[in-house]
Amino acid sequence: MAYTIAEKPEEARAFAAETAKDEDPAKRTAFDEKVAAEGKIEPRDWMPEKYRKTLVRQISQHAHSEYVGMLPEGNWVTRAPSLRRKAILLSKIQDEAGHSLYLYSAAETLGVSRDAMLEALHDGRAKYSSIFNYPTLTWADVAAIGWLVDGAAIVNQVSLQRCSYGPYSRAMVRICKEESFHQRQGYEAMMALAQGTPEQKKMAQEALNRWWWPSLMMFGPSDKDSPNSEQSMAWRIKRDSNDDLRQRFVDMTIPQADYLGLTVPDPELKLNAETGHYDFGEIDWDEFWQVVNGNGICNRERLQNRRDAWDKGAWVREAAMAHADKKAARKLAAAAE
Ligand code: BYC
Repeated sequence: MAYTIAEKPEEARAFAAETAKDEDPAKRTAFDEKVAAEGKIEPRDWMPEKYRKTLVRQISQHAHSEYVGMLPEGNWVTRAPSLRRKAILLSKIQDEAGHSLYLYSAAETLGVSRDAMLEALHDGRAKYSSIFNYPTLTWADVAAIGWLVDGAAIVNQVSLQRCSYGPYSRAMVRICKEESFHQRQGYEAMMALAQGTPEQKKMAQEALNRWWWPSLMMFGPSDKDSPNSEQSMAWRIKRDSNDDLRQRFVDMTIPQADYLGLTVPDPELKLNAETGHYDFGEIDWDEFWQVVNGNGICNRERLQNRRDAWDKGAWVREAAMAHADKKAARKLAAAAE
C-alpha cells in the first residue's frame, strides 16, 4: 500500500538496501532460518519491516478484492433465473464478505487498522483485483465468474496456504474450501447453459469470450515485469510465480472448456507435446495496466459503490460505539458500587 506502480523500480532497489540494514542480525538469522525450515511467522515474532509491509500490502489488497468482488455478482441477485440459483448466489456472496473479514483480521495482526485499510481503498491508494472492474452483462457472466474467476482464485490461493505468515496461511485454508464450492457451482451453471438452447449456449460462449483474458490477468504481470515476486518468493510469502500459476490455471481449465463444448478465445492456444502444457497467446498488458491504474470499464462505479456503502453505514458504526460506551460505563459504575 505504501507503493505505487510508478515508484516501483526505485522501490525495488531501495528494498534490498533497506532489508540488508535490518536491525538485529541474530533476530534476522532466526527469522531467515524459520522461513527456510517452513516454520510459520506469527504476529508476535520479530520480522523485517519490509516483510511486514509486503504482507500488509498483499493481504489488504486481497481483502479489498473479496470485498469489491461482491459487486459484479450482487448485481444479479434479484435476477437469478431460479430460486435455487438465487440461494446459491446469495450464499456465495456472503462467503466473499466472510473472506474479506478473515483477511482484514489477518492484516490487522500486522499492526494496521481496518479503518486505515478501508481509507486507502476508498481514496484510491490501495489496489484490488483487476478482474472486478469488468461488468456482468448477462446471467452467463455470473456462471463464468464462478467457473473462471473462482477457478483462478483457487489456483493462486492453494499456493498461498503455504505462505510463511501464519494468520494469512490459515485464512487461506478455509477460503480455499469455500472457493472450491464457488468454482463447482459456476461450472455447473455454465454447463446448464452450454447444454441448453442454442441461445443459452451462445450466452455461455460470449461470457467465456469476455472473461477468459481478464481471468488470466488476475495472476498479475509476467514474472519479468513483477517487481515484488523475487523478494516475496524468497520470504515464502508467495510460493509460486505469477506465470507458473497462470500456466497451471490454463492447463486445468482448457479440458473443462472442451467438455462444455465451448471455445477459448485464443487462436494461439495449443497443447505443446514437448512440455505437456498449453501454449497461449500474449496477454494485452496495456489493458491490464489501464484497469489496474483505475481506467477499466467499472473502476469508478465500483469505488463509488464502496464509498457510498461506507457513508451509509456510518450510523451503524456510531450506534455500535455508543452501545459499547454505555456498556463500559455501566460496568465501571457497577465496579464502583
Ligand atoms: N489486479 O509485483 P506484482 C476472489 C499489482 S478475490 C490488480 O506481481 P505481487 C473472488 C500488484 O499489487 C481473489 N493489481 O505483485 C472474490 C503490484 O502493485 P503494488 C483476489 C494487480 O503482489 C469475489 C503490481 O501490480 N486474489 O477470489 O507480488 C468473487 C505488480 O505486481 C494485479 C488475491 O488478491 C491484479 N490482477 O503479485 C469471486 C490473491 N496483479 O501493490 C472471486 C493475493 C498485480 O506493488 N495476491 N497487481 O502497487 C497475490 O497473490 C499477489 O498480490 C498477486 C500480485 C499475484 C495478485
